[in-house]
Amino acid sequence: ETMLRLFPDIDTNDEALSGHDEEQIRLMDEVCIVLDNNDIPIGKASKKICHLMSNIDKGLLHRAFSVFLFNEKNELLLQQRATEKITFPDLWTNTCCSHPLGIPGETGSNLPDAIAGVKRAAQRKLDQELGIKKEQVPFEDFHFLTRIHYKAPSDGKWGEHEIDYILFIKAKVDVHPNPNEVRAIQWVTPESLKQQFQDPSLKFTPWFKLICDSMLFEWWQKLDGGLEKYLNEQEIRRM
Ligand code: DMA
Ligand code: MN
Repeated sequence: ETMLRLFPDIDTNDEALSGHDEEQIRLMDEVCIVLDNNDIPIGKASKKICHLMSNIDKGLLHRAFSVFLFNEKNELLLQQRATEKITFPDLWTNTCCSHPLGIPGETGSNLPDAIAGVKRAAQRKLDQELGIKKEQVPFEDFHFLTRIHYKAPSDGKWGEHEIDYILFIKAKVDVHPNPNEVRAIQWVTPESLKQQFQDPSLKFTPWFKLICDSMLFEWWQKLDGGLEKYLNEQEIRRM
């Protein structure tokens, strides 16, 4: 098996999940897409294996997506992650993040197929996390901007190491947060978000901060015209 050849000493740390929320433990069995540095799928591994820092330190990398959903007033929907989340609990972040699964329809080895895969995964998770039905977020309304390769520890045992597909969508949605995933939501303007960054009591996820510190505000300004030149970037941004 490719995975065993590439990562012969993979860590399954059987005690790592003890004490965590049962539903979130169950979701750790989801199958993520393992990548080489150029976003080519080289195998599959459980969400748990992909997020153990001991494996990330050996170079294990997987595919992810980050949705930024805006309303008709161009406000951005943020979520605060539930306390039950095993990685990055209680932190504020962009609308919805997760992983395309290693199943037909969500995988893809060339860029167009991979983009289609993450859009399907985004529809699945917007419903599961925020109760947003896929009729309100049609496949063709998602816009792919770019890919971000980043690594970030969560708490020592857990972390992220991903190639993250950035998706924008403008939609009128009804939001019904799943309390096992989402603790709170809010709609923000660029100004109110910048103000919140000044408040030390508010904590944000590392990937959301990276995207805010690089491109988010420039893209956000272009929502009603001019975003075209930022779409479908071929290069992977290394952060
Ligand atoms: C993982 O998000 C994806 C990124 C971009 C960090 P997550 O931890 O919210 O995934 P899930 O909702 O599947 O637990
Ligand atoms: Mn991940």
